[in-house]
Amino acid sequence: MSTHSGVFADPQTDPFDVAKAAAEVIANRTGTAKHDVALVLGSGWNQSADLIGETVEEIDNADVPGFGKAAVEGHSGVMRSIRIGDTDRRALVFGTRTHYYEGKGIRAVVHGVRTAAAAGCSTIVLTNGAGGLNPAWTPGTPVLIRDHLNLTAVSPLEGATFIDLTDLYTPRLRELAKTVDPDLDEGVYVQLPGPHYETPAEVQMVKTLGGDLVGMSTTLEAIAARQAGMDILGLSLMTNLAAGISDAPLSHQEVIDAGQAAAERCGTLLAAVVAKI
Ligand code: 8IG
Repeated sequence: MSTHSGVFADPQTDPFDVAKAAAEVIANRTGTAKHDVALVLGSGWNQSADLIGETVEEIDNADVPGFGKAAVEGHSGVMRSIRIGDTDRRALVFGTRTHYYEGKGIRAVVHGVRTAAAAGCSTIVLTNGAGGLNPAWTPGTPVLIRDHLNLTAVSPLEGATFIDLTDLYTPRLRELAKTVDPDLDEGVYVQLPGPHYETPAEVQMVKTLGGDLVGMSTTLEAIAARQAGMDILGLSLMTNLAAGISDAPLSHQEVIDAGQAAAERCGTLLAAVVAKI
């Protein structure tokens, strides 16, 4: 893993101070002291925020303390402030995230979440692209995250910070999503460090452990979001069957294609859910 660089490299830096500084820049640039709902757009979800409402402001990540450029093809290195429908509520939409596998450290991974909390958001919608273990799911199927297995062996919490993770993925928000899209299935999301995909043997291990979806994000962010007191909605877009579940080899192009194919269903879902939060 590469050495940590940037603002989080110095262990004396308080990550919550950086989040506060980032939130101040966002407040100034958007002319909005408080955002209400944050969204993190993962693989396949990039076009899904467009139906939420009018984009009031776009901010280059590079202009905001602690944020870097998008590391993944198909992700956008800008954050957007969106007016939710015709209300005066605002969504803060992150076009990309920092992944654990980038080697920038966990503080960088959860910086977006902490910034959203500092910007006033009480709810966060964490989306991702994931491999599916349930052969009944076809690529392009959105799945609600019911619970997770954090197999990264790390935590975003530092020190004696004991946080209850029962109902981490807020039941009320899952029910709300199902009122919008009654066909939504639920599953247990499993975060592995990546960036390689799993071997078929690892996928079988995950299945034995009770996992339904495999990915490289979200669980560390969810933990940090709960530490910040936020309600959490987790949504995976099943973009590919996990390795060995089907004969087909995995490719990132498949992920991008599934996202495009699912854009309408995901966009409609996100907009309707955010409107009701
Ligand atoms: I998109 O099959 C996407 N992300 N670990 N495995 C893991 N992450 C993923 C996968 C997958 N598909």
